[in-house]
Amino acid sequence: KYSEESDRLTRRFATPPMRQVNQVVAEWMRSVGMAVHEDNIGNIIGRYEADHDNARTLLLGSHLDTVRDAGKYDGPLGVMVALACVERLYARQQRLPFAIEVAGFADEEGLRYHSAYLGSNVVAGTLNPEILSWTDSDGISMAEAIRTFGGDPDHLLASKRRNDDLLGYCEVHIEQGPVLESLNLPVGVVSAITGHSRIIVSFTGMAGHAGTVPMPLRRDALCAAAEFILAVERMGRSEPGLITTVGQVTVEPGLVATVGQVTVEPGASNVIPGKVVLSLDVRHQDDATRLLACQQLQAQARKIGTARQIAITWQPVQENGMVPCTPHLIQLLSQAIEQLRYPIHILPSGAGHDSVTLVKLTNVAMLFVRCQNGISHNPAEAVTSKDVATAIQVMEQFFTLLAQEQSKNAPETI
Ligand code: HGY
Ligand code: MN
Ligand code: MN
Repeated sequence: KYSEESDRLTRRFATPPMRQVNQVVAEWMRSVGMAVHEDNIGNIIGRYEADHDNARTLLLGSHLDTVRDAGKYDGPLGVMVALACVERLYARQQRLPFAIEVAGFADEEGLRYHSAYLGSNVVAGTLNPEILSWTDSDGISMAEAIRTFGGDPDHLLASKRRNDDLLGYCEVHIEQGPVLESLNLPVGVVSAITGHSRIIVSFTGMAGHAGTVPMPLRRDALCAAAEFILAVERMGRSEPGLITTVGQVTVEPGLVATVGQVTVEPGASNVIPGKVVLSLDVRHQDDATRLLACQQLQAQARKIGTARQIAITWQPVQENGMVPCTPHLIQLLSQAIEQLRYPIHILPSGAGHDSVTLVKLTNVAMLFVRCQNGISHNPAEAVTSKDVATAIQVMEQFFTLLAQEQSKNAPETI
């Protein structure tokens, strides 16, 4: 219900609904014995102490921001499962041989400023300060938005988390794909997170009167963009990935290329569009394939521009290479699933997650939860409480395995 829009769920970075959500989550954290603080970019972080001082820390959590017209589970599910695990420990008055921190990240989707992972980049200490001057669609700079939210854009590095005490980061997230449902599995373990390029492309032609400029004399920016958008779709279809049905369905999305946002200027029905700006999202398991596809699309845009006398700009916004999850944590999560008598399925993530930044700070792992028809970034996103309960049980089993490791490795008590 915490949304910028009355008729759908949209919760962008550093907006009032994010303030409401941070307040509610902070209360829930405090109610289960956690110390809570908000860092300089607006991440809300709770800490549940260990059974002894100077213990290591397991970092859990996910993001609390959303895309536009979002589903309820992409992001918040990971924070809620982590809080549920702490709540159950607290109810049993149980402490583990390691502390648990739960992070509700301030921005993973990048909806407001196009640059994703702002929250986890601050925790990892890897946020590029140059982007603080970027402005949103209302002309508000990121630095100003952070200040208005109550953060401190001039001291983001002070919110970098030390990593010498970290056991790793483990995120629970809906799969946002059809594989677990097709295999009739409640949970799966992520092997790797696909590489991802975010680019802004602009087409500048000549605005003109829709009634007087003959068609051959036009430099219509929207027609050029439309030709490019279909070229993007053709490129994506050139390597659709493997959908094998031998024995079991495994979906390895090959190349995916998407134009999700388009702005048309001046945007009047009787004016030939003079300028179009669009977003380009290209992903692939293999980084070289992804980068080649981006190069080919840039060449295509230039060719269209030359043929139509349209000026093109090509601005890479963000590059994330493929991120393999940490084998040891994959093994522990798999063992936890096995001990609960579920089959283990290890699968790649076509979606990006905060692990792609936190891997620069510590070990990372992800537990996927089945979601209905694989739908996500859509209000129809759905999970079953039974599958969420299974995810909580797997995480508790995972804690037990980590605890056993901790006590095995603990320095001999005298
Ligand atoms: O775009 C993504 O993959 C993620 O939802 N930010
Ligand atoms: Mn997400
Ligand atoms: Mn998402």
